[in-house]
This record gives sequence, structure tokens and C-alpha cells, in this order.
Amino acid sequence: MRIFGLRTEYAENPLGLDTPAPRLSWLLESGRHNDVQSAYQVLVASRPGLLREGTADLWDSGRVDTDQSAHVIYGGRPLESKQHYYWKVRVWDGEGEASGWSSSAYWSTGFLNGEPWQAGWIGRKLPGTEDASAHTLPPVPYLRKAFRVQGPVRRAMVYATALGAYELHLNGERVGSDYLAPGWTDYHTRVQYQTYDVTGHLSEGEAVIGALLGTGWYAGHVGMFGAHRYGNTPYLLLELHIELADGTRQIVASDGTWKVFAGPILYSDLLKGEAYDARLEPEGWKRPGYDDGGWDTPAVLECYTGILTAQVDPPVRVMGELLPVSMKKTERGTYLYDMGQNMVGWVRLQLEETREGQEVIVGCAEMLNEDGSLYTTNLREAVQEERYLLREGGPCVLEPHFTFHGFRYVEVTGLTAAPTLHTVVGRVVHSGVTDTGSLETSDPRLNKLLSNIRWGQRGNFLSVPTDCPQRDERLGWTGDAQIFARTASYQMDVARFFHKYMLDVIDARLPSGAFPDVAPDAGWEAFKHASEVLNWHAPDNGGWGDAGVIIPWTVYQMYGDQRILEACYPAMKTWVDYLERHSPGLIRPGYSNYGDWLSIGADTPKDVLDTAYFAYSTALTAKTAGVLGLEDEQTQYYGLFQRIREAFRAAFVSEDGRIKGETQTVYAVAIQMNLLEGELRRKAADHLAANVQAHGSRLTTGFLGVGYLLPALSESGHEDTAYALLTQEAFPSWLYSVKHGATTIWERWDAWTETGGFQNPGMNSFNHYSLGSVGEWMYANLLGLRPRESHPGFKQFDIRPRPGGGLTYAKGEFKSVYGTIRIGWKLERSLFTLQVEIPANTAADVYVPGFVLPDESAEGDFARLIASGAEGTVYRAGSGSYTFVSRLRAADCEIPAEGTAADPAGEEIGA
Ligand code: RAM
Repeated sequence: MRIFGLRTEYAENPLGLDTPAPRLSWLLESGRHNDVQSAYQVLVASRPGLLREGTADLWDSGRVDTDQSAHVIYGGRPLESKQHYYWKVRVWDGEGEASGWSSSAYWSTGFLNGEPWQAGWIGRKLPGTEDASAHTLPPVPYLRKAFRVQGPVRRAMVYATALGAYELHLNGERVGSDYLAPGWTDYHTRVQYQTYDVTGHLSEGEAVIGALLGTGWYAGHVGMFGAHRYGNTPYLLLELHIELADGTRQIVASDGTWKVFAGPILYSDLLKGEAYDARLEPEGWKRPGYDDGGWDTPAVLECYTGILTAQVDPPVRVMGELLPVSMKKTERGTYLYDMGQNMVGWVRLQLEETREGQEVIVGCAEMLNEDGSLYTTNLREAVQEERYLLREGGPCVLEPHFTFHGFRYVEVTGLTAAPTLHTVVGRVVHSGVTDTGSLETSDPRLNKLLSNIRWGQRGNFLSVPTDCPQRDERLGWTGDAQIFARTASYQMDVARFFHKYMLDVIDARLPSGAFPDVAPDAGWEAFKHASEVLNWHAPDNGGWGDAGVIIPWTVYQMYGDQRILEACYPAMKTWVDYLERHSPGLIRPGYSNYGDWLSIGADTPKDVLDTAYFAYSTALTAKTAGVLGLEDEQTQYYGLFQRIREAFRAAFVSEDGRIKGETQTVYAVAIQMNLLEGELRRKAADHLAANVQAHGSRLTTGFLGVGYLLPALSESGHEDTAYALLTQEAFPSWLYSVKHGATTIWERWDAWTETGGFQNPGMNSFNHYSLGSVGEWMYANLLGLRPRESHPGFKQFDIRPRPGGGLTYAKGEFKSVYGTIRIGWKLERSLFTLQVEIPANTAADVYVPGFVLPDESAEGDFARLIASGAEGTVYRAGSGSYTFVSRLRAADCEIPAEGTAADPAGEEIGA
């Protein structure tokens, strides 16, 4: 067995962890079928040399007989602050044979056990009597500290954060590649710090550390609530720890001895864009030798009462670049670029030459008006624009610092020379969640839909899961996040991203114990209660608050991560207990604000929907108690779930299986949330299918129903109806926007229609992921990859593809915490070929539809047949590659007519 992919807390060699017992994971590769890990041994040492020799001065786990190869909890000597820890592992395979040692990996620690910081919070005093609260778009201060490194450097680490957003420079070079650090949290409660290894930036002699300090979410504009949500001006906190070759330590910390300057960035605001005056740039300020005598001394913040924690989520980074697909000169004399993709981030402008005092403006928007101008009315109060005032010179590269935009089209004004296509580069910015899943089908429209769903995630996973990236909102709406969480975790590694978001959700809980609508709160609760226009006064919202239960459970299922359950379980219980107290007869009052938000042509009763979610949250809380070994509480919550289920049936379900409201959503949630059984469930499913058919195979669901619609149809035997919905192009449908050129998922089914044009610009985002929650069904049914509840994280899983919709193939992969799973199927006439690859140390039940042809199948001997019937054959298979070939009944496959494009050869393989 070969060991690779060592990870500590999901990351490769992470820095600055503050968990006292990090979790270690590794991947295994084996040339043998059905190979497993039967034991492991982990060594952890304080120095690489010790580890190499095999001297584990911190932890030698000894041989541990287990198949656990993910989330192994460090069990050695207590960790200390600001140290590096090196580890390696070896394993024994299924036959008891030992592997070699893995290569080594490491992590470093930040501030442990509440160790205090020596640094002070520094910012910029406003001149004279200026009142900070009046300054909503202040300049971005430059901060600077010159110092001397007292000897040759062995190692140097920076620990830093801001109440605001910051960018660091050391001796003229940018430190790290993070943007908008420290990210968004409820700063009243906590702020995350970042750790950077800067050994390569320093050597003995004069040195300068510099910082740009933006308002960020702390003091800049957030949501529809204006600026100064947490404070009036930003502050930086920084410690540079230098370990010299002779073993002595030198610390440079932010304090009153630093220097500060208003700088050339006139403002840089998340929602308002940036203005920069190149003529004010102090040449050479990031390097030694610059005379900062004219700079001011900084303001020092007296105290910060929140918690300082190491960053949990992957930092925001530039994750890709896009070049425009076209450029044209407009009648206005400006240049209009089409990026070919609705994206989130900003524009990097590359100019060959610039004139003194030239003003260049870069504006951007998601869509164009009919006259070809930027459609900006849907931005509300947000401004997606950079203004650059330039000086004589060139070439130069311009990009903003502490803002981001959602856009496809870019308009550049003020150029003196004709630009080229490559004058503009789209910088794609999001939290560093990396792709884990991919899926391709024989239908290009579905591939485009999948691409749009992925771009929706890229655009909206930016420090928190936002509803949209362009207008003055960009909030962490909990309902949106929970409905998309399953799709999100098929597509990308979101475990740490969601873990951090759950801390935001818990921080934003209401005094009642209710989970919030929005996290971090930033003012939403106060805003909604004060607003007479919105008339939204519900103290909790079904499908939104339930995110506090559903997201941790999803992360547990998809990653086998028990810690997120441990962290959230007390709050989950509080939520369910709160709901129980406020639900007479266990029926929710139906006062919630949003219901099946933005449904189309259907009105789902809120009492039905909210009670279904109440039952669902209760069931998941019971399951969580079970996972955590709390049997009594498991029984208690399971009992409550059963009582809610009975109340739901008595109140809303008639004997013929009709559910109050009779919308697609009421049926979908009742089926998927396990509120009906047996005959009643079957009848309800038939009503659901009939409803869809009555709507001409079109959906009516909003944000909450949409995620359950196709799963409910598939689970209840209405596969054809599910495919009919998926492949529908007529309005409203997923493919309607695809057909009309969408490159992301729209907020509304009718965000734009042929007949009505643009919807009300007051709420019309073209990059909202919620309606893209169908991605989960595409991975779980179309491709057929499903986690197994009893063996989370894909330790054991099911492969159960459901061909349909006229598709002739689907193929995809998923990088689980145990390794990469690959699935591909193709349908040639009635011949179905399924190829799967199962990682070492995992096992899957493979459901092969139709009648298996053993002679055509390969490696089938290694899989054990466990069931077979009219529906197909089920094999249990461990690691390795397998091919199964079966013959489908004509009814199970839409066999393309001979000689059609989908079946050009008209041949059958192996026939
Ligand atoms: C809007 C957004 C968001 C949704 C709320 C209820 O502001 O569209 O996605 O969750 O309303």
C-alpha cells in the first residue's frame, strides 16, 4: 500500500492552528482489489531530523488496529504555541503487511491556551476634529514599521489580523496570497487571525513591514445597512516572530511606534468599489531607506473584547483568471468587454502608457441593457466601479484592494490609446475551496447547467456563503446555504468553510435560542423589525433557522466530520427545544416570513412547510445524539420527531395522500423528510407526479422545495418525471435560463423572460446559487454517488446510477476524504456499461440496473453479489476498478432511434 495526501485539519501543512488536538488524515493506494487498512502507526516529532530518524518525541501512536485513515485525533504531548510539528504514518494492509513510512507533513500552531498577544491594535487617527462616524468612505491607511533583523534568520512567522481588512508587505514583497483577510465574522464576538511563514522574505539587516488597512466588513458598507456595522475605523494587529540562527528570538509587534499615512487609495469599500490616485503613491515606502518622517503616529485601540481565533476556513484568494471573449468600442467612446462568464472578483487593468491626471474608470455589471449599456439597476446602492487617477508613465497594472464585484461585462472609460482584448483580466476571487466533484453528461445543456451551478458556488462562497455577490446585500442567508450545502459539498471541499460558517450561525443566534436568518448578523434582525416596508417580523423562519442543524449534519455525512456535530449539538438542541415550545400541538404557527421563497405559480402554506422542517431538524438532532453516543437524548428527540410526524399527518394529510396546499413543495418535503410511510407515501408521491404533469412537466418550487423535488420523485419511483423536469426548457425550468445564455444560476426563475424582460430590479440577482440545489440530485442519481449514513465521509457508499432523460452517458468523480471515486456509465441501445473505481480502504454497494451480462463484465469476480431482482443486481465491492455490463428493459431506457445523432453507429458493444 502506498500512502499519500497527508492532511492536517483538511489542509496540506497548515500554519497557525489553535486546536489542541488536530485531526490527521491520509490517502491510500493499493494495486489489489478489496484492500483495506488494518492498522496504522503515526509518529509526531518536534524536528524534521527527529522524525527522519524515527524518534517521535511528541507522539508515537504505536500500532493501532483500525481501518480509520481520516480524522485521526492527535494524541501526544500537549501542543505549545507557535511551534512546528512534523508527522508521518505507516499502515498495515488487509493481509497484515506493513507499508513503508509516508513522506512527512507538518502543521504549525498559533496562540494556544489563551496565550496573550503582545501587539496592540493600530489604525489611523482622523485629522483634527473629524468625526469618524461621518466618514463612510475613508482613505485606506498605509502602515509601516522599519526595524533591524539582528542576525541570520532560521525562521520567521507573522501572526496578524484586523478589525477591517488588510494586506501585508515585507521588504517590498507581498506576504501570502490572501485577500480580504481576516474574512467576515461577528467582530463583536470573534476575529480570526492568519499565520504566514515569511522566512524567505527576511535576512539580517534593515527591514520594513508594511500594511494596507481597509474597512472590510468591520467598518465598510455591509448589506443594506450602510457602513460602520462593527466599528468606525479599522485596526491592525500583528506580531512578527523571528527566530535567529543562534536561537534568540526577536519580535516586531504593531504598536504606537509604527507610522501611518492616508495613502493614495482614496477609498476601497466592499460595496462601493475603489478610487486610487497614483500621484499620491509614496515611492519606495515598502522598503528600507524610505523617509517616513512626515507620516503620523497611529491611533491605538484601547481594548478588543472579542475572541482571537486561528482562521478555520480556507482564506479568500484569486482562484483563477478569465480573459475577455470580446471587446468593442461603444458610441460613447468607451470600451465594452464581455468576460463570457458571470464571475466574481475584480478587473485587473494593464495599461501600456498613462498620462498625468488621466482618469480611467472601470465599471462592471452582470447584464446589458437593450441599448448595450451596463445593467446596473439591480445593484441597488452598490457601486461596481474603480476610478483610477494616473500620472505620466506606463506600463502599469491596476487592480482594487478591498472590494469585489459580480459581473460579466466590463466598461472602461478614459483610455487615451486603443486597448487590446488583454487590457482587461478577470480575477476570479473566492474562499479557497477546491473542486472535489466533477460530472459530465451526453447532454451539453445539462453540462452548462452544472457549470452554472459551479460558478454560482465560486461566486458566492466568499468568506461566508452569500446569497448574491453584486447588489448591496451579499449576506450569509442561512436558508440559501442549507438548501445548497449538499450540492456544494459534492462540488468542492467545503468542510472547513461550513465549519467556520456554523460558528457565525451560532454567534448570530437570537436571545430566544432561535437560529438566525442571516449570519453574521451585521444588523439584519434590527433592520427587519424596524422596516415597515418589509413587514417581516417573524422571530424565526422555517428552512432558514434549520440551517443550524442541516449544515452540520451534511458536513458529517459528506466528510465523516464528527467535530462539527460536537460543536453544534448544544445549539441544535436549543433550536429544536425552542421550536417545540413555540409550536402548539407540535404544529408551527406559519408566521414565517419567506416560506418557499420565490416559488412560481404556487403558494405553499407556511405552517405545512415549517412543521416539516421542524420534524426534519428534530430527526437530525436525534441522529446527531446517536452519533455522539447520547442514547437517552437520541430516544427523546426521536420520540419528539414521531410525535411531530403524527401531528403533521393529522393536521395536513388526508387519507388519499393529499397534503394541505397541494403544491409540489409540500409533497416533496413530506416525502424527503420522512413524514409519510407506506401507502400514504406512495399516494402522496403520485399526487406530486400528477401535479408536475398537470403543469406540463414544469416546476413551481421556490428555494426550499427545489432541493427536494427531484430526489422525492426519484425516491418514490417517478424517475421519468424527474428527468422530464430536469430536461425541460420551457419556462419555468432550469434549462430556460441555460437556453437564454445564462452562465450562472439566477435568483428567480423569471429574472429575465422573453415576454417580461428583466424582473423588478429591487431584487434581481443573476448569481444566486439556491435554485442550483438540483446539483445534488445530479450527482446522487444521474451519476449515482451517494454517501451512506452509517459510514459517513464515503467510507462506505452506494453507487446507484439511474439512467434516463435520453442520456447516453454520464461520467464523473469525487475526491472524498478517503480518496477519489470514479463512476462512468454509457448506454448503447439497451446495453448499459458501468465502470467504477473505488478507493482503497473503502467499499461500495454497486446497483447495476437491468440484467447483468457476467461475461461482458470485468473484475466482477472481486465483487460479491448481494442481491438481484427485476430492478437490477447489487454487488458489494471493495477497492479497485470494476466494469459491469447489463441489458436494460426497453422501458428503462429511452432507446434513441437507430441512426440518430445520439446513436450514430447503431451498434451494440459486445453483441
Ligand atoms: C433575499 C435573498 C435571499 C433570501 C432572502 C429571504 O434577500 O434573495 O436569498 O434568502 O431574501
